Amino acid sequence: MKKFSVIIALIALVALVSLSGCGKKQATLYIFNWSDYIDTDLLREFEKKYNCKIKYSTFDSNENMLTKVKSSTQSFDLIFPSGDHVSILRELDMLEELDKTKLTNYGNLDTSLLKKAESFDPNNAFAIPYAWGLTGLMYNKQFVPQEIVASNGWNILGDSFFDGKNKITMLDDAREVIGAALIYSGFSVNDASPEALKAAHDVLKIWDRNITQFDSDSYKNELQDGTTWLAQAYNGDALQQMATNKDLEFILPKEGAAMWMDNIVMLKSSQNKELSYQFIDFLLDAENAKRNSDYTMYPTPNEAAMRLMGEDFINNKLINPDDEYLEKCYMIDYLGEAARSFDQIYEDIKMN
Ligand code: N2P
Repeated sequence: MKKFSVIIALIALVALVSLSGCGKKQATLYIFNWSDYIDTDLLREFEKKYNCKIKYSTFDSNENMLTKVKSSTQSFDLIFPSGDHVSILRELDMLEELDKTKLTNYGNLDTSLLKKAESFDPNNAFAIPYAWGLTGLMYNKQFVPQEIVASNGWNILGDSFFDGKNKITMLDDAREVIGAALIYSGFSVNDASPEALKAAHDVLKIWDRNITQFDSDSYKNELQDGTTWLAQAYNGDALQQMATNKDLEFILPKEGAAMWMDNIVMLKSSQNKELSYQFIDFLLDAENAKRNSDYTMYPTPNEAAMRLMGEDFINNKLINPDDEYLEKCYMIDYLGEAARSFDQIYEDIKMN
């Protein structure tokens, strides 16, 4: 009799566990994205909707992302590289060619931006454009007087006001750092000619006197507490900080700015391809993409979502500059072997 009741109890327990879903192993989706680059509520909603777990990790530069992805190919399903790194990952044969028929919301994407994306991903075969933006300068006006930033140009980085103060940071990204110096010197961010690179190198030697670190993440906190006064910064990241701190400002320098488009790609080695498609499609939903842009403050290549954005977002010239300014901006392109010269200059500047 005792044995019988133990068996009944066990059966009841098994029934309870399977009814509650805990007995079924949930699939886990591994995602690797830039920091501060998604509305995390969307992650929780996706987990609920698809009864799965998301393991979400972040990086703060394409270089770090690439190193990690190359050394642990099994670890991620979806990653979010910038355009030039989509080309690199394509060349390394690490990307899954996407079956667009599995993406019911693919038609929401802006066709003119898809065309632009073909410069790094011919036929839009491997990458889904996720967000785009511009790189400028962010500062704390408690510490940087208005007359220092009045020129509105990249030369603020070399202003003698900062001499000996150790209060400037630039991004930890060779293309962004040298790109800023190239634009300031009148060249495109993609000009790898010896003449352009020498001009950029010379400018960087001057700026470097006051640069304390090359960093793409901690400047956001450091600008709040005065550890850093001026930083090269991504526009959306800057706007996120400015929303909560009225002392912070961001400028798009008058000479122009580097532009980039970040993308969602699936690794060939992904163990969860169906769930990965579902996640991409979830982010491509117009309402979800709108919420995401409202959160990240970056414009989305999702045309249907852009139509839903509020006026404040659409009219913000730091997010959506007019065409005249955009003509002075250059998309960071894949340069192949020529990128080595950029790395050499960057290393030289960092070492000295
Ligand atoms: C988001 C950073 C934007 C990515 N925090 C620059 N490509």
